[in-house]
Amino acid sequence: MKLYWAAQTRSLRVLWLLEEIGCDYERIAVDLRAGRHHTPEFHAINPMEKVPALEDGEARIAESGAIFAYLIERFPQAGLAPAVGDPLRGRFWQWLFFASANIEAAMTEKMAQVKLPETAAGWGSAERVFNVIAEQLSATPYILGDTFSAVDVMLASNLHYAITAFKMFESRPVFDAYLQACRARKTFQRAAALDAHG
Ligand SMILES: N[C@@H](CCC(=O)N[C@@H](CS)C(=O)NCC(=O)O)C(=O)O
Repeated sequence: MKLYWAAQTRSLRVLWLLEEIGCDYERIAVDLRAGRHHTPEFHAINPMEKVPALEDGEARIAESGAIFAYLIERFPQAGLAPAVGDPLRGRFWQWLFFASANIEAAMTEKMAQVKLPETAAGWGSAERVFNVIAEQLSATPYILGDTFSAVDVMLASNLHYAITAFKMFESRPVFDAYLQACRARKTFQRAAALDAHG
């Protein structure tokens, strides 16, 4: 399995997930500087020419959410998602899609300083997105309840970038506690070390 990766990008979340799974993988560094990644070879891996992207035998997958879905199906024994048939499985997919559809849009709204009518924007507003996350995390330690799952890898990575790294949003005690619990995991620390030191 090959992870196409660049430091301090959205590929950290997949790096962390692979560490949670504990499978063998190879990291292929993609040089995003000066457009050096716009090559026919990388285009064949991900037509968007962005990281993260994953290659697993003949399978090629891009888009963080899709990579998460692929890895969860590929390694069910890792126990990082509620089992098929568990009512929580629906919520699991909900939060995974919520990250790609709503958190990403909320971050773009903040960065670009745009404001759309809340009913027209699928994510409502950045404030509503972060309020919904805070509401759930005030009720349970992890987003699905008492148990950490792959969707916490996605969510905590998003919050880590949005709040800690890029300071786009004010933190709140509930986010601080959640991030502290997630970052305390050895798997996050290993992924963050790889991300920082190559
Ligand atoms: N929708 C993609 C976004 C991927 C993305 O934007 N990656 C950035 C790094 S964080 C990238 O590769 N940028 C280089 C470029 O656009 O040329 C995902 O969620 O995986």
